[in-house]
Amino acid sequence: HMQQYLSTVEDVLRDGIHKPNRTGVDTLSAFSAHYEADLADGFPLLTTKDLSGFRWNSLIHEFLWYLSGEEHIRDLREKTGIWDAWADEDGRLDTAYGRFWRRYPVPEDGLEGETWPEETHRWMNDDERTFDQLAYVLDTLRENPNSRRIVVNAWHPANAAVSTLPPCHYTFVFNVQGDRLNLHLTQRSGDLALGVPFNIAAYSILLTAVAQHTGFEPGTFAHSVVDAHVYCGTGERGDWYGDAGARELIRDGLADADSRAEYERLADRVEETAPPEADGDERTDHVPGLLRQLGREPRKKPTLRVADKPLDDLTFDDIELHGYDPAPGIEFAVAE
Ligand code: THF
Repeated sequence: HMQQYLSTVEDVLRDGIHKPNRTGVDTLSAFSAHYEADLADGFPLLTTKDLSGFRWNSLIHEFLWYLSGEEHIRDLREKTGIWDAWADEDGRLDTAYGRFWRRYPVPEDGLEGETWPEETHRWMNDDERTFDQLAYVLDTLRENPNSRRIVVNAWHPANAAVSTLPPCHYTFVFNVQGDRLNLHLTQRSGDLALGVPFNIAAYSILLTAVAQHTGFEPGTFAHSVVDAHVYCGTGERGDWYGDAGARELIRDGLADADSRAEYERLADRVEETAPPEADGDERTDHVPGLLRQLGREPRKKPTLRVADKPLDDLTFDDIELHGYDPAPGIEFAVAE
């Protein structure tokens, strides 16, 4: 139930530790958040803010880009700007998730001291140097569904050590229970306001599509976020959230708030008290927007329809959202 997303946000705002980081935008951060959504109850797209329209456009194109295996954003950036900040002028992105999903590098002669079983070649791409993890997942779910090794890994240590932005959501595992297919995603770092709602949606679409292809019911999406954080601003504004006074204002406000109006008042109070955002854009501080979001009641979940065609043939119009009735959108600026 995606109410759990809101309680994760609330936990981080209440108990998060103030942490500066590489982006220059400070965070309130907590260790190890976990929640689950049962897809049998509907598609867990957040309803407490509007993710339709241009946001849905970005989200679906990002998902299709993962599937494509491209290690550049030359096509993606024609559709959305959400990845532009991390690519070079030619659109190259040295950590592209899809590249590792679809073309995980394999040493030419196999691993030292080990012969590759002939079987492995089934999932090798034509280049004979990369492995298609998604093809392996689909075959294994059909042939050996009770396997506990249906893992996709987007983490490559030698890449991660030097990459501009190593993958945030870096591994996921499929797990079958009866006729239900579940997916567990592990993320090293999660931007609760912007990235996480996209990630919940993308992996729920993936789970739905893979279940459809392998004859299972879409089951539970489980999400573990190691560093779960809320961006809280730059300069004096960011620092202010580390002050005892600010922590207390938020903690007491959250303890008392039990209506939409009270969360709105708390957000107003924070905006009045906090120093101005140093970068001139108040949306860099995600705290007030998230406080307002906490006051909103989750609504009925929408449903998702994914066309019944091979994953590699899916296009934008093949992924349809039905019965979505969200609260208004909230503007947040992304930390680079
Ligand atoms: N860096 C940070 N700081 N946060 C992230 O969520 C994030 N990502 C990706 C890489 N680095 C990150 C990029 N993903 C938006 C959404 C996802 C992103 C980046 C930006 C975003 O701005 N969403 C707006 C809509 C913008 C639009 O559609 O043009 C929103 O309101 O949701 C996490 O994977």
